[in-house]
Amino acid sequence: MKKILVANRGEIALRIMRSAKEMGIKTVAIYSEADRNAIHVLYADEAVCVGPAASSESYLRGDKIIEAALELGIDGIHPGFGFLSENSTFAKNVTDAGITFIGPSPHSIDIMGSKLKAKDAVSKYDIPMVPGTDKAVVDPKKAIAIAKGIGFPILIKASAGGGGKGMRVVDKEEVLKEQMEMAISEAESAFGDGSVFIEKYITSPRHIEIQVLGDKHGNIVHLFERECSIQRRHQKVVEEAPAVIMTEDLRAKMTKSAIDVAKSCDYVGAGTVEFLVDSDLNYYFLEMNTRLQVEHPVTEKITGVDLVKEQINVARGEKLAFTQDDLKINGHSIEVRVYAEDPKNNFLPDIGTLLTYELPKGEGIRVDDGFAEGMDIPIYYDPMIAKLTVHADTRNAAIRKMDRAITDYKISGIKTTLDFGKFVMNHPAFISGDFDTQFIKKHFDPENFEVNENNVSEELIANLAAHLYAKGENKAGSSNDTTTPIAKSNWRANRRSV
Ligand code: MV4
Repeated sequence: MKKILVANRGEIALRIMRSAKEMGIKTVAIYSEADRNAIHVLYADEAVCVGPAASSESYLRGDKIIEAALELGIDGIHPGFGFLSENSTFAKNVTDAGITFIGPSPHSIDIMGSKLKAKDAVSKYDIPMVPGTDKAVVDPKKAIAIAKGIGFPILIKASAGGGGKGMRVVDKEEVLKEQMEMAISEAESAFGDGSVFIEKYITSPRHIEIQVLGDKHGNIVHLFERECSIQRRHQKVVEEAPAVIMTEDLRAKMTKSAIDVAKSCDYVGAGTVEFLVDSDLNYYFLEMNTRLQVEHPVTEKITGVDLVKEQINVARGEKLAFTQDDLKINGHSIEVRVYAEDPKNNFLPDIGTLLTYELPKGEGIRVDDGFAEGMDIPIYYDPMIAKLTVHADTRNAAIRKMDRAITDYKISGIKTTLDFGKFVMNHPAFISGDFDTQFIKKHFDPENFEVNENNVSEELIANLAAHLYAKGENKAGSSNDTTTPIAKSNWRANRRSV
């Protein structure tokens, strides 16, 4: 493989290109008209504009992307995550065009893209499943009988759904019919597939997933677990590896199940098998994501494996460079996602310009980002600006390092989830490991959430500096910095909201 096209943007496009460059592979970026000056475009050896700003007219235009790839003599396409990464038609069209799709087969994507097909595929293995139906339910009368058999509360899920879309918790018989009808019509309009099924509702589960990697020679290994329970609107914000609650016994069982799930669809490449874990440490298979995930850095940190390099190696037919026995957990890693969102305002996306953008430094700190100071965050795409990942010998050391790294990560001009990450690092429930998917609901009070200095705008700093100066309060010696009137680095506004 001499030249690959990365069918994505932002931090993940850059992350993929870095590994490709280290492997001596030339890189091609695609971009929309809104991303002309984006860093991933500048970083690539070549770049092609594939259309206007809207994703549907650019990053989702598989036909244009393949056309560009053919023109530029590309031999591999890496889809990243989101966009076309789990589109089996795209994977097939890439392959049919004589280009290697750096990812699993259309067959694997297709099976795992449907929860009912996935349930069917894994049924020949002994994998714990949430009690429920393995076929679509259409008749509300039958649904009531099924629900009574399982016991309320139950959960109605869309087969084609994902990320919580089309899910409905039902806690009594009286509302089941109407909830089911709403779930069906929601699934119909969101996915063009109104199939829904019923499961027992597991209250307050943890979300733990297993990273797997398969090659084209039938080898499949796991790279341990990631704990991803801290989520809002079914989107993760803080992830870590390994999981606090994991025992050797549970890990042995869950990783075996994950490998079985991968086997059930002849999986090749990097994939993730998601599980729910209840308070008694029972675990249940949820779904398989047939792509590289946002939170893959925590796995890379604890295993030392570059997952993108392995994806490329197995895509070009090489055997995995290691066996299961070669893989060991080294230390602890935590990731905080930096979204351009306001935690105080229901995590709603915030738009604006990165007036200040300074990265934390030091041993064990990794930043995956796609922006620089002065750049605008485009409104057209996912509001994730960066991922901050730390690695240390122990979980406590990783928590302290993350707390320090967040303090040193200076962003102004836009609200971000960095301070929420700091809140998590200092929360007793997180520190003790006693948390689940309800963490935000149980412990986060936006009213009393205070933004610290990271998010204070340049304007406010300037106004305050001028104010202090005028009052003569900033005499030399009153601050650690004697060279400038007021240094951003030692200026504190921890208790101030902006
Ligand atoms: C569940 C569940 C409880 N019981 N299934 C949410 C997203 C989708 N991937 C599956 N999800 C859930 N499925 C049963 N039978 C609870 C959730 C769930 C959840 C799962 C993982 C992470 C965060 C979550 C937040 C709320 C609900």
